[in-house]
Amino acid sequence: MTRAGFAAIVGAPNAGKSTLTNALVGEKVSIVTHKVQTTRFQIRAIAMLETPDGQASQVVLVDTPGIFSPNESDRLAKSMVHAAWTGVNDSNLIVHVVDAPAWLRQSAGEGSSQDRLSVDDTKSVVNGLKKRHSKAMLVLNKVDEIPHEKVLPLIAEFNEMDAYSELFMTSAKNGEGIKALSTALAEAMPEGPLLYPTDQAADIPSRLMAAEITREKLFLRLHDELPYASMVETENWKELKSGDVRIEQVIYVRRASQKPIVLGKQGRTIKDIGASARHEMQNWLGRKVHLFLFVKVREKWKDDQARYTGMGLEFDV
Ligand SMILES: Nc1nc2c(ncn2[C@@H]2O[C@H](COP(=O)(O)OP(=O)(O)OP(=O)(O)O)[C@@H](O)[C@H]2O)c(=O)[nH]1
Ligand SMILES: [Mg+2]
Repeated sequence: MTRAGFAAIVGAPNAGKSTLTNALVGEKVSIVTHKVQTTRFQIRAIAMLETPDGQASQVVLVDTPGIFSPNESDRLAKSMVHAAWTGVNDSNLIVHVVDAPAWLRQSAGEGSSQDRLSVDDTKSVVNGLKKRHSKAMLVLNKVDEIPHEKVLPLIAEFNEMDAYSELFMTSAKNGEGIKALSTALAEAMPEGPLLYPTDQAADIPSRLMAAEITREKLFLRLHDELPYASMVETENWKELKSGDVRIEQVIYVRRASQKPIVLGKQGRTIKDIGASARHEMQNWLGRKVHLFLFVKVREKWKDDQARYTGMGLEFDV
């Protein structure tokens, strides 16, 4: 008898949800950057885990966009937060990931403006969770960045919130605490047949996965120069006779002035982005990729319904 079910990974932006998802799966499925609001839609990642008595348990981790208070006028942000809460409603279990060092810095009065937002958003997630009947699992993440003596008081503080069934401390980055969390997740799933083949790590269309890989490289390469409001779409995916694949993608920016930033001097920036995206795509697909990137200005892509449907986001929320 096996176990299988869904666990939604939720929390404030930048808490480490995607890093944790990848650590649990043991493979990179969801993109990670140091920027807030990296994940834009639900990513289903599949972890084959084991209970303490050796029972196989398939946990479909639903990595979600960070939960924050979006501006009324920001359609994309509203759709993202909506997608995050939808992930919660559709799952057997909720895992709330918290940026523990940000919380501690803010408590000590040393928080940056981003720490303050992180704490506010975490509190609103706690409130949202408390309105539900079942309790969530709490993951205090980034413990590699906090001194040991701060751990117990932090645990006590979160325990008092009365929103959680269990509490874990992890470093999604270096693997600390991941084993204990895996076992608990495995046990929390209901008994039943597996939902996916055991070797499948993600349930996301290949075109979308390829677009995410390029978006990650774009954000990593141009973190501060490029406003967050850019997107990548796979326009063409062609299987070649040789067994290689040809992928054409468009990077949408919102202003003409952003185009030269993405291209770089003599096209060097986009070449670098393309090279690292191609490299990762080849690892993922296990074959040669011919990647072609184009940059287009589309001022209003955030108000274009087709762009949302492509990402599996709801347009009107
Ligand atoms: N030191 C440390 N950094 C971490 C840890 N987990 C994640 N990070 C870093 O935190 C940043 C955000 O990680 P993500 O996994 O993208 O966070 P997220 O919660 O998915 O963020 P959004 O998708 O934007 O909501 C990245 O720079 C990660 O490398 C951790 O355990 N320790
Ligand atoms: Mg993420």
